[in-house]
This record gives sequence, structure tokens and C-alpha cells, in this order.
Amino acid sequence: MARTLIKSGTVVSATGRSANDVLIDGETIAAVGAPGYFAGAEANADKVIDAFGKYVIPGGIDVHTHMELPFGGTFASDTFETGSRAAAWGGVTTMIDFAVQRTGEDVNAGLAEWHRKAEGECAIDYAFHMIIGGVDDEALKSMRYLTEHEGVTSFKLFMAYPGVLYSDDGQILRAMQTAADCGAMIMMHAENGIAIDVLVAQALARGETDPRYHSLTRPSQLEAEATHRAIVLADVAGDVPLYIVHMSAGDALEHVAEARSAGRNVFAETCPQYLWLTLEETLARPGFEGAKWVCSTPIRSANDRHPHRKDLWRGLRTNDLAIVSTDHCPFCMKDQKELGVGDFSKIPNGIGGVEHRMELIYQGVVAGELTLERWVETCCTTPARMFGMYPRKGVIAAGSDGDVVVWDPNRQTKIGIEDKHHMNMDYSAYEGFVIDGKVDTVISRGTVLVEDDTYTGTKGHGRFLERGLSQYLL
Ligand code: DUC
Ligand code: ZN
Ligand code: ZN
Repeated sequence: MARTLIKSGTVVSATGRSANDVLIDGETIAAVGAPGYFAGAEANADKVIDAFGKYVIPGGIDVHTHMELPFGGTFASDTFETGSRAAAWGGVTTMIDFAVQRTGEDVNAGLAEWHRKAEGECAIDYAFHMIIGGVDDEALKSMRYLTEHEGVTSFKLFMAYPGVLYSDDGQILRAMQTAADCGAMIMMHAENGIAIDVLVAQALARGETDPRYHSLTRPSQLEAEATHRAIVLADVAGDVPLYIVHMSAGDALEHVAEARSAGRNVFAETCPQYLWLTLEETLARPGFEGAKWVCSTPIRSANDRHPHRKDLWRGLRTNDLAIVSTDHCPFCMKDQKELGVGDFSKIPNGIGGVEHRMELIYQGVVAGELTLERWVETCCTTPARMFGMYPRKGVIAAGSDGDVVVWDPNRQTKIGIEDKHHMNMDYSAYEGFVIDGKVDTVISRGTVLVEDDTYTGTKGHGRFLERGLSQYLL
């Protein structure tokens, strides 16, 4: 088995940084030692990576992706092959995708379908959450089965999308009670979809059909209300662990902060699009261009009643937001986003970003919003702990998988379809962004996937991970 020595770098963890060398033996980290400690081993190493002046961090973990998701009359445009390769380019070595059960369908069949899509296709390790789009007796039984036997320990419910993936409060409560009973995590898309559908119909009747109305018909109060309702229902269900996905609103975050101060098992994530983009710069562009940024929850106005972006950065510092994921759900403009020309409600919801999360959040470090350690914690370590993969993933320590990223703070990353873009999308949501810092080397279980701006990974290297229960509970 190959031995790789990463020497002379600064190893950054969730709790500190230090000059250390890292020895990977086969697929796992053999040891972390003071600089020069492995001088003897160097001669025996098959590969030596000089990380002088660079950061050495655990491989990124994106806990929210949708490869090939059927949505809005089409499919998310990245396959497991293209999406996982793009993830590797961006310093991500583990992703958790969402398998889907729709009303009336069998949960186990939905999971089997996702296994078929992913198996043998991925460049990086992967796991699944399960979307329960039709809570009934059978689905509840399957939740327990998946938790106990399939390594799928988290279940996403939707308070949005009535008639599609929506669960009513009674269904949500029942699913939460089941999860509480078997130790699973409930993940929630928290938007009041019934009220949103009324606002959408009213806007269309007024002739307001442009992409900007996607955001304006999903006001932050309706994210805040649903977040609060989910928190109350989770309390009634015995403080089941509750994880609010893709939080975009400062007023929703207030409810999470309040629950957390009361010692509740309530957690939340946000995504780069909510930290960096505004409605004015994106959805409100002339003509149909704004469709590029139609996603739910929506990108919010800089002039809204809450300073959402400021609130979200603060939430990341205070741990009211524990994780940054991407909600990677790409659609091309051609033939996909175009389905909504003349009617914003028909634009497939989603933004691709799996390739850019590590760099976009590192830019938060450069901007003074986060520390280096908090970057690692929110993008690598807490994702592993929250979703039952620690310490195999999320940390550079003896015995952990050899998933390591060498990060060069002295180079720059230019984002765009011409400059750097490996996702299967015909545009970039971050076109023209220039980031201080760049992925240098990406290693997954001891195998180099990216080096010298070249991809050396292979499809099928990535393995399915059976996850345990959350290791992050209060
Ligand atoms: N939000 C999106 O933007 N896309 C897919 C599903 C979702 O909840
Ligand atoms: Zn969602
Ligand atoms: Zn999603």
C-alpha cells in the first residue's frame, strides 16, 4: 500500500493550527508528527508532498447535494460521476446526497434507486439522507429500518412544495416521533408552502412573471414561521434532533438561536449563495437571466427588513449555524431553467455550487468573518459529527481516513465557466468571483484526486458510507 508524507505544512483543525507533518499509509492516516518527525519514513514514502506555506486540512464534506434529482419536470444536470468529480476539484472528499421517496412510493425502493445511480460512479465517498415525501405507516417503518440496517440515519421533510414533497403538520409530527424513537435526525425544508402558493398565484395573476418574483413570493417571515413551527413540533416529539436545511433568513435564525439557548437539539446549515449573493445582483437582472439564481429557500434582498447576510455570518461564528453545505442542485439555462420563461414558478429550483463551497467560505476567512479553524469546523468536522461519520471523516488524526486537502493561501481562484468549472452547468452562479486561496492537492483515502491543477481521480473510487447516529447532540 502506498505511503504518502505531507510535510512542512500548517495542519488546521476545528480547534487550532500547528506546524505538523502527516503520514498516510494506504487508505488511512498513520500518524501526525512534529516537523521532521518522519524524516526516517521519508525515504520509505512513495510520495512526498511539500506543503510549506500551505494549510493542510481534512477533506471537505458537503452534506447537501442533489445529483440527478428529478425536479420541476427535469433532472438536476450533474450525474454522480460529473458532480462528484467537480466536488473533488473543489476539495470535497465526502458528500451526502438525498435519496427520494414520493407519496405512495416505497422508501426502500427509493433508496435502492439512488444506490443504482451512484454505485461505481463516484470520485469521492458518498452517503445518503432519505427524503420522505409521503409519510404513511409503511414509510415510518422504513425510517426505522434504514436507521438500523442501511446506514441512512437522517430524513428530510418538506414544509414547502404542496402536492409534490410536502408533509402536513400531522405527518411531520409522526415522522418526528419515529425518528425520536430510533435516534435518527429530522432535516427540514422550512418554508410555509401553503402560504407561498397563494402568493405565487396572486403574483402571476398580476402579470408578475419575472424570476425576481420567485424570491418576493417567498418572504422571510414564511421561512421564520415554518422554522418556528418545526422547532415546536420537534419539542412535542421529545426533542428529536432537528436540522434546518439551507437557512437564508435572519428572522428564521433567531428561532434557532432561541431554541439552542434553551438547550434544544436544534441545528441549522446555510449555503454560500445566501452568504454572498443578493436578489438585486442576481434574480433581478434584466430579462430572464435571473433564472440562474432561482433556488429555494430564495436568495434575499439586501434591503429586506433583516440584514440576512450579516445575520448568517454571525450565526456561523456563534454556532447557531453549525454547517455550510451547498444544496448543489444544478440546472442548465438551456432547456431546463428555460422551462420557466414567462412564468417564474416553472423555473426548476436549484443552484450548482459543490465545486466552490470550500473557496467561497475561505473567502469569509480572508474577509475576517470567520477564523481558519471555524472554516474547517463548519465545512469538514461538524458535518462528520452531525451525520455520524466521525472520526473516520472530518479530522486529521491517526486512524482516520486519509482524506486531506492541501490549501494554498498564496494563489487565487477565478470562478467561471471559462476559468474553472467542472460541474455540468452552462453557467456559473458565481461568474467572475476571484477568491484569495486555491485548492492545491486533494487526497481521498490515500489516493490523490487533484494535483498540479490536474484531475487524477477515477470514477468508482468513491465508496458508499454507512453512517451512524449523530454525534453532535447537546
Ligand atoms: N431547493 C432547491 O433549490 N432545489 C431542490 C429542492 C429544494 O428544496
Ligand atoms: Zn430543500
Ligand atoms: Zn436541497
